[in-house]
Amino acid sequence: MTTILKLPRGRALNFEKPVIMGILNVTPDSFSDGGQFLDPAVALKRAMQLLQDGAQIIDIGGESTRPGAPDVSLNDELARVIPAIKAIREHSDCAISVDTSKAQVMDQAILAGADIVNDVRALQEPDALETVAQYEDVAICLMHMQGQPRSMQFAPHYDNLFADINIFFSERIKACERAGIKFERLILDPGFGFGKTLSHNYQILAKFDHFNKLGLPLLAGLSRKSMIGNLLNRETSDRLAGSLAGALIAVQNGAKIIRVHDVKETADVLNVLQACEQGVL
Ligand code: 8Y7
Repeated sequence: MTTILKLPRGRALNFEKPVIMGILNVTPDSFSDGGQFLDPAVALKRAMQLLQDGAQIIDIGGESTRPGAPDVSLNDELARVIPAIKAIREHSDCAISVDTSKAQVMDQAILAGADIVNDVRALQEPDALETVAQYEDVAICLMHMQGQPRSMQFAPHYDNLFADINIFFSERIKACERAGIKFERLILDPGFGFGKTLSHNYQILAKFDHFNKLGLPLLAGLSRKSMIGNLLNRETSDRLAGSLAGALIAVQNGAKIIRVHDVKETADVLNVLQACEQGVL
């Protein structure tokens, strides 16, 4: 099992301790002014806070992948994401991941300083594999989704949940390797909420370590998702405790990267877990 993930500029992520990925959305529906893109200075300030709170990766996304969300044009996505990446890279050596499925956004983001491509479509869009293959040390998160964001929650069905997702991972790993992307660059994510019922999501959480078979680091993203809200009957703003419980369980079951909105609180939870595991006190 990989415990070190190499990144550009000679840097690396060490998975001996779980790594927190802080979410930085630059979509119009995720900030209050309702403008077309987030001021890079504001994005930078938010990123710095996430890092201070304990994030090691900042995940920047300009396309909303929530169920039913509208498609975003290439130009809009570039205008949202690239200035934010540049501003953060200018001020910090942190790991930056770009949440996108578009090859041209991947390309521009990497040139602007991104280290990780976080693709909910697992490099299945045109030219995505070839684009990422050009940059040797850029890491890639391959996420599983059944269907497309617009329709994925309509009627998710699996013959065998774990086998189906593992087959998808194996196929995408092979596609990467055929394109010249080394196995060691990959991260896997079963994709909570992406074409999954509440029951599917909790089966995955309970047996998260099933995906360890493939020998790659695992990412879990369940922060504030409907798997928390629908279970507990809580609005988005009231899902912190449930999200923290989910993060803890995912990490105990083998997740190496945990993608969250509430970095400070998640760091506290993971530090408590770590004290138990190491008998630090
Ligand atoms: C995930 C994600 C989202 C996830 C990875 C949300 C971009 C929806 N969820 N990326 N992105 N894994 N790798 O509620 O679970 O945050 S967007």
